[in-house]
Amino acid sequence: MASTVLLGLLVLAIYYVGSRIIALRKNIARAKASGIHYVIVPIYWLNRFWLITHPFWLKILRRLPPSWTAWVDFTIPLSTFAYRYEIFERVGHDTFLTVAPGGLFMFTCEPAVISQITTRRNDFPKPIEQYQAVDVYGKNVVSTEGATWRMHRKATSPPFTEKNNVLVWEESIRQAEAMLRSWVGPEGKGGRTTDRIMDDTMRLSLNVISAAGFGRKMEWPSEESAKEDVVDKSGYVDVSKIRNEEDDIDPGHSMSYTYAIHCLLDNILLQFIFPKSIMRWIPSATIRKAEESYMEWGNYMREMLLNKKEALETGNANKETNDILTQLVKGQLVDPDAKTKQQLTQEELLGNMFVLILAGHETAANSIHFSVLYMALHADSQRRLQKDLDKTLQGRSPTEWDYDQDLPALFGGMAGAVLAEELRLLPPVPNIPKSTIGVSEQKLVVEGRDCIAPKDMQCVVACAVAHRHPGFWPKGPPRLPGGNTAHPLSNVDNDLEEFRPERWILTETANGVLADKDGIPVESLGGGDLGVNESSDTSELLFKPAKGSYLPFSEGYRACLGRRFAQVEVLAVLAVLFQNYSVELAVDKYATDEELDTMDINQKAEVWHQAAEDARHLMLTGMGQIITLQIRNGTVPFRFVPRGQERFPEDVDEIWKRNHPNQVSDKGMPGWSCWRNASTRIGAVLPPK
Ligand code: HEM
Ligand SMILES: *[C@@H]1O[C@H](CO)[C@@H](O)[C@H](O)[C@H]1NC(C)=O
Ligand SMILES: *[C@@H]1O[C@H](CO)[C@@H](O)[C@H](O)[C@H]1NC(C)=O
Ligand SMILES: CC(=O)N[C@H]1CO[C@H](CO)[C@@H](O)[C@@H]1O
Repeated sequence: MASTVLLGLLVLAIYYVGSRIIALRKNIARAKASGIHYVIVPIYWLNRFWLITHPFWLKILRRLPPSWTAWVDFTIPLSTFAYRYEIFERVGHDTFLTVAPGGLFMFTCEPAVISQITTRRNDFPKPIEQYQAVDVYGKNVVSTEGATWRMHRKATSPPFTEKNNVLVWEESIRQAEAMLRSWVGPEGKGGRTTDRIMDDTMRLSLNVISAAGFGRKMEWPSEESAKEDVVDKSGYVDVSKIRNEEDDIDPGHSMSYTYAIHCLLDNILLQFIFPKSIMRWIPSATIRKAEESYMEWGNYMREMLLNKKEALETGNANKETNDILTQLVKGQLVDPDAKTKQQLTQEELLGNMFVLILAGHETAANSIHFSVLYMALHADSQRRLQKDLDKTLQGRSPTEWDYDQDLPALFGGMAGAVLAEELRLLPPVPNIPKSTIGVSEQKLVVEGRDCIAPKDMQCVVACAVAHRHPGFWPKGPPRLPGGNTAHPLSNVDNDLEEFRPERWILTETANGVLADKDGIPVESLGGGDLGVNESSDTSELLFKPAKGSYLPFSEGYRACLGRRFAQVEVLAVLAVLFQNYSVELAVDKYATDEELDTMDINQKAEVWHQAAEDARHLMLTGMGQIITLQIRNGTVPFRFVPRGQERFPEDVDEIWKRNHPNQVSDKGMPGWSCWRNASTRIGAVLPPK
């Protein structure tokens, strides 16, 4: 009996291995025919079993000799972001395929290939099965393709206007002032340490999108009004401890609007992982709460939709209201092509409202978070930003700032350069998924040769790598102290892994470097009424990257709808934060305030250097992506202090370098490997539902 079972299993195993080998050989033949360079790997990384269990297997694979496990680098999520340009260098091509029994993948950081993919929407559709997770409330503009996507895009793009951006500008300033106040205290003295910048910026961007998106203003909890247990010992209001305050709960609800949205987003992974039908039956308090917040936020939105519709129909609505919801509902009511069925169902409206929050809040929050972090690490650039703000804002208070005049000046100056550089290094979506699924094979010019992109293939547009491609960006020598490089393997002989916003300022960079690649007229994409904005991602006054080499907001038809929204938000926040205050790394781990007061400049530089190394290490190894790229293993504590009261000089890195002339780097670890290095978190990727 036992032997029969064993024999059966053996036959099954042989059959399985055999069929995999046949599948692999078929895929190799397809790759060969494409003319694109390829690498053979044993595992297709979108294989669901592997996606879920790979952290376990990596623990075992880690023990094997590197020469046996070189393939692993091509089968783990976020590997292009972990290795950056090095993985393309290793393969020897800017575009290559990986071939596994389960299918083909194309990886590219080649600007010319990226441009072909992003401009040929019908030829390289989005692999929408990967986006099903965001359909929490309904189909939407992010998760659809083809004619359905057109309909969603047509319905959702009209509200994104300059009129709405004025709202974004005003609300961002208002929220940023409140956030800054919570950091520097009511008297504005500053000098308190906080490590909650991620939570706080998330709250800020959520509040901005609630106001500018849905006309629902949310207030920052003030220190005076906060309940005791929300205020920590240094006097900060911990905004992550949002509670379900009785007073704020609308009639007919069990949660306040604010609590519901926070609860929903905090537990969003549960919504992604468990199908609705299963969630109801799992006896867990967390899941109960996640489910309740899902119902509650949905109900709030349905009410808001209904009220808005009634108000607009009866003529009671303020016609001048420019928030996204009002414009959406208006578009639904007076659609001139009503017969073309362009109207969204209530479920689709809700789906889009949710996805706007999802797409718009973490991305913008990260941009603010990382900009602040980079400003703390690069005091010289921070001073330059502040001088530039002085020139633009002339000491005027935010109530006197003018959208039409001040925003273009911010966009074309250091503030714009800081945002552009931050998005170059840490784009929230480091790999943009595309595919040839459901279409025929496609002609594609790769490395100047005519090739054929096979059908049914996933494509990874490695935009984070294109952003640091040494062939396309102005660069200088590495500048980090101690002979370190910002990344152990990628771009070790230049500064492209380093934050240097000055590279965008035309008068300061040797712009001539890329003169031959500049000035290529942006091809008309013919976006029509789909709200495709063909203007470039950065101001005309800044360095203009070569086509296809810079796409933090993606490119072409499927480019970000909220690009301008996000830019306005981040620039307004940076202006508020840095007009009168400076950010510095908090060094509490290495010295008390009293100790620091007695230190000379050289001792201070030592302490600073330690804190800076911690921050750089975290930004190299602690990043992960669930929805967007974020620091997932720890925080960088910082302090805001009034300008002029900084504790460290702006050339603190130079002082440290002078004191350590012979320091040799220990960072260029030979064989550095993101998945062998236990401290590195490899970003989670969500399996399709
Ligand atoms: C710095 C902030 C932001 C960045 C870097 C960013 C980046 C992106 C990227 C890369 C995509 C393409 C995603 C893909 O192809 O899978 C995208 C799409 C999108 N984004 Fe953003 N985004 C930002 C902020 C926003 C904001 C504030 C909103 C709305 C308020 C928004 C709404 C959207 C929408 C609706 C899409 C889907 C467009 C379509 O497929 O037609 N984004 N964004
Ligand atoms: C910065 O200081 C100036 C001059 O005191 C003041 O008018 C302005 O409101 C302050 N800015 C912010 C963002 O608080
Ligand atoms: C496109 O974006 C630019 C700035 O990014 C803005 O000035 C312009 O008004 C936008 N055009 C449209 C048609 O929305
Ligand atoms: C918060 C967190 O996850 N911290 C982890 C970061 O990584 C180190 C390994 O280097 C772990 O020990 C920590 O627990």
